[in-house]
Amino acid sequence: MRVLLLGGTTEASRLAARFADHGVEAVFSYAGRTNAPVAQPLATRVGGFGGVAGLVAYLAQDRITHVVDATHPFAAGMSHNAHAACAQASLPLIRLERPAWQAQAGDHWTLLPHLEDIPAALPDAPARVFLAIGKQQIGLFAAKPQHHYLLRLVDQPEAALPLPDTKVILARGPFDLAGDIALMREHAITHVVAKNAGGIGARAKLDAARALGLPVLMAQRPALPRGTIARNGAEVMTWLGHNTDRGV
Ligand code: 3Y8
Ligand code: NAP
Repeated sequence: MRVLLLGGTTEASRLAARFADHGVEAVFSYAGRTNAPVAQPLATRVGGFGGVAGLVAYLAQDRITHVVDATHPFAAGMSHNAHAACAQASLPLIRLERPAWQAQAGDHWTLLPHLEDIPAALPDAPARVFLAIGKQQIGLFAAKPQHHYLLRLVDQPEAALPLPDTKVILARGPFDLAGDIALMREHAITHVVAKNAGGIGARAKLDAARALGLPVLMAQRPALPRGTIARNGAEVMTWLGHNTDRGV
């Protein structure tokens, strides 16, 4: 057995530790989106595969027998490619999926189908927006330049930002409630923008918004291919145990 673990999330890192503890032969894969990703206790590769064809070739070259997709729910391109490549290579694939966040009493959430729908949902009057969606899609908000944007990024942006009024803070989660309440108070935030990532690593800003009585504009997840789903690391281990008839 030789597992490809598509990572980049808290759950992927926890699964990597479980694989290492149980002696599961696996390769951890990052896209290379950040300058210095967290080290993993597994052999690690960084960078794209080169689309579906590149992934099919990699799976053969590296003698992969199983693929675990533990990427972020918004990493839809990777999930679609993994599904197509494993179908072509006739390899077993499972996706480790964390539940979407659900609003609870005291939350003031506006749910939008896509991130692209959020700028139009912001007020016209100048506001102070915590844009907690990373770096890749900041450009969408150039449509509303009148707001002050607090940007939490993993790495210092190389290029100039497409927004005139920003404050950048560099931080790699997981984040905590006290820290996010203090951050949002310090910057007098009036609106929070988030993706429905689920999980624990990015949830603090939502609890902070509730505590401060702030509205949250939240993008729903993109559609992902149907297939075998694990809700936690234990279910992945069970799946691997039931699929040991390959590559042993
Ligand atoms: C490169 C690996 C671990 C994984 C930690 C999780 C938690 C902290 C919260 C906010 C939201 C955001 C962002 C976020 C979180 C975890 C997890 C998660 C959100 C690292 C990592 C990589 C990335 C890529 C990065 C994206 C960006 C998104 C920042 C490492 C730290 C906003 C998603 O600068 C960039 O280009 C950043 C790009 C994709 C979304 C975007 O579109 O900009 N994640 N994040 C992975 C790779 O190369 O394959 O550097 O160590 C991983 C983590 N980020 O091991 O503990 O599991 O969700 N990541 C979102 O949820 O909206 C921050 O600020 O409140
Ligand atoms: P994406 O849009 O779904 O994928 C775009 C391309 O990036 C893929 O086609 C693939 O390139 C490459 N790629 C993505 N994930 C990869 C991985 N784990 N290993 C190797 N190549 C990968 O991806 P994304 O949304 O930019 O996310 C990139 C990484 O950041 C993923 O690891 C994801 O888990 C993590 N992340 C993303 C978010 C988010 O909000 N999107 C949040 C937290 C963490 P090729 O086509 O060349 O193979």
